[in-house]
Amino acid sequence: MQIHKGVQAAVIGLGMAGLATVRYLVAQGARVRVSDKRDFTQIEPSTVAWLEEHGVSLEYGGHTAAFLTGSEVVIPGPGVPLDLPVLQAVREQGLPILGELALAAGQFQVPVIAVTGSNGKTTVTSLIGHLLRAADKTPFVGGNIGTPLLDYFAHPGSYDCVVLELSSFQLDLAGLFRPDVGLLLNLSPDHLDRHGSFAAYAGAKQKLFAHQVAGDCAILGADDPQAAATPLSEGVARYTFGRGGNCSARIVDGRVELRTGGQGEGEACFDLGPTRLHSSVNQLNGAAAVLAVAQLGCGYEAIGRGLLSFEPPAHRMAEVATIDGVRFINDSKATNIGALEAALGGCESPVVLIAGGRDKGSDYTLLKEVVGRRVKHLILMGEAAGMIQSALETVATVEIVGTMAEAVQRAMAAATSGDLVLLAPGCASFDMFSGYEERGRVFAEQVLQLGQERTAGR
Ligand code: UMA
Ligand code: ADP
Repeated sequence: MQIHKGVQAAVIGLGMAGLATVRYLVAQGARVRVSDKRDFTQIEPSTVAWLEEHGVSLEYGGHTAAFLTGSEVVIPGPGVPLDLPVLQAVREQGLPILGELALAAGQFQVPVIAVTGSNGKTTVTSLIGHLLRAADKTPFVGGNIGTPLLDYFAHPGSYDCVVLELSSFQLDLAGLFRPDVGLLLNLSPDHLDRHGSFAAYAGAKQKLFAHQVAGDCAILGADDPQAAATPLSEGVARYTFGRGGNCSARIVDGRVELRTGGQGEGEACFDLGPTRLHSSVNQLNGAAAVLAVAQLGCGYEAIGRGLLSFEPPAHRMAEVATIDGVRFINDSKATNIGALEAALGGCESPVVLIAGGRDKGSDYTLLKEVVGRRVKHLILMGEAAGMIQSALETVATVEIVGTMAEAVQRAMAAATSGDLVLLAPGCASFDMFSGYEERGRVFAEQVLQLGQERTAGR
């Protein structure tokens, strides 16, 4: 959406995305105000100085309807709940509430690839960026992955394509945004505390395709029936990836076989064995990324080279150490039950599972089958420990611990040589840690310390 000079715009939430939105609006010549719930002392002085310098008025310590009076458009940050009373008042006045994507819609001058799904977004987004670079392209990579998507517009001439990781929060307020290539990797329950129901959450994700037009392309995870059944507009090219025989990118014995009909039927095969994408979920991620970059005309030789040099992001099924025959795996980024289920599903050894953290409205009974099949002992921590225990105590032995150090000690005590200790919390981390990175780092530190103690004790 084109923002006209002089428009009165209000941004709610001065996080990373909110600040980028303010910068974008100022550059468009809008008259901008921003409201944040934090106290003044919690806002970076350099940010306050920048806002003052650019004539942006700031409300802090909460949001009021009075501060928003006179706004013609209101833009909440992605993490701002849409049921805030102040937004209700805005709706009653009939003012548009737009997200970053709605502002960006129609403004990109280069092809846009957008990735969503419940799990694998960051891995696939960064892999697509890596493969594009291997093919001598210069992508802007941003969105939920960390760099706010509106930052693209600060230097649009520097990029020849855009790759966006998109969350359900961003897609909820996407307006008329449409990607040239949209990917929906999978759908499993997440963020139900915000969306209210799985149907509403899945519906937000599927908005990615709502405004695609003939000639655009949709890439869907075929192993997930709901993702595969996403409705598309007429003329949108539909490609699929997965283990099924009919997929456009089919995984067979750890290889991705590409059959898009684009550069020649049955044209390419990429062996993921020698790459860092050999786990079962990463094979899917590899197939999705290959399909996407092929749409932008990347050559197969460059794709093959890029796959070989790709390093997956940290804290996702990462090997930490093997102590007395017990392997320790850090999957701290498994922050929902879909990722936890996928992690367990890919394990072949008996698993001592460390899980728990802050609940996001999840139904842990959905894990009964896979936990019953794979988990020999379940160690729980954090706010959700009691809920998870009630859901799963009939299928696994359970103990509750207070710290990560205790979790690692107890896991080692429960494991025997050949077992796997897996940190895959299935929950957010914010009850005990600053984020999933800190949780994963503390886990790895405790494991390495345990290893040293064992070695010293011999
Ligand atoms: N705030 C208010 N009022 C509220 C709620 C929040 O003023 O009612 C303020 C907070 O005080 C804070 C700011 O809003 O100052 C936080 O904004 P935000 O939650 O929108 O987060 P950002 O810092 O802008 O980061 C966002 C994404 N965060 C969320 O969607 C929660 C980041 O994704 C993203 O990387 C970043 O924009 C850049 O695009 C993070 C995330 O956790 C990684 N995403 C979720 C996920 O992956 O599961 C969706
Ligand atoms: P997201 O950005 O969607 O959270 P990540 O790439 O950060 O995705 O991975 C998050 C979690 O999901 C990790 O625990 C990872 O092991 C798991 N995961 C990655 N890819 C997939 C996939 N295709 N299907 C299911 N789980 C996955």
